[in-house]
Amino acid sequence: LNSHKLVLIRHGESTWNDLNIFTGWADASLNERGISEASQGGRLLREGGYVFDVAYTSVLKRAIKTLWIVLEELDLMYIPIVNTWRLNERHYGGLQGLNKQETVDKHGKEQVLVWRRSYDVPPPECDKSSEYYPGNDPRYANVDASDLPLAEPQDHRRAIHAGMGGRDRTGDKGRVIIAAHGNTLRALVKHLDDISEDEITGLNIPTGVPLVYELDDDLRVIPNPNAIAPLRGMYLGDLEDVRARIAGVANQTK
Ligand code: DG2
Repeated sequence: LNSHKLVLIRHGESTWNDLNIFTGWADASLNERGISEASQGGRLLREGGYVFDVAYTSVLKRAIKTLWIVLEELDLMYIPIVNTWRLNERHYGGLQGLNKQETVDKHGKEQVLVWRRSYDVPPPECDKSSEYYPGNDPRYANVDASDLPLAEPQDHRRAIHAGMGGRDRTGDKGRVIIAAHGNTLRALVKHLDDISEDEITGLNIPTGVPLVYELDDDLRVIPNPNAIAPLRGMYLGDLEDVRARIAGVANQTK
């Protein structure tokens, strides 16, 4: 039986995660803690003997830099890296740049939870004149204008297309690492682990912790006994620490 490896990692903490600001497609950098989380994630992978043939990431520097740090730890800086906007964080529309707690104070906890975690309700749109509209950013110049969002709900099609599409192309040699974002990874694990729309609302992904999946030849997940349900893939590292970090993400809008 062939098994295929897929490792997902959310970028390390960014300056805007630290300030508790909605980020989306805004291009926040990793902060010091984020850099060390990424190194730690890379070290855990190295200690586990992981090797990759190809890497995928977004066009946002917090994910790109995380991937670079991980590949450097693994001494795998030579493997191909595919950058795609389809793995960007979901576009947070008119919430981008706003403090999450202040948004709760203004609109209430329930409404903000709907914007952050509901499956199909998008946040308010940004304006086409906004600095946050991707049409005003040269890096999206070659993207079809009809694909450029003003805001996105918990999108899953574009991320799954990019994440799983990569698997199809790499065939048997496909040992893949994807460095991406909280909501694109939630979309991917929803698909991989067949998580319901209800259950996905309660799922949070910690920064900088590798999440390892073994897939069979049909790219179905082989459940890992150490997985934290409803995930069937396994987080590397100390699970108590991982749980505490997951709670930290949930508590950003107490
Ligand atoms: C965060 C996720 O994205 O925020 O856009 O603020 O993973 O790129 O840091 P990331 C953002 P929440 O959906 O957890 O509020």
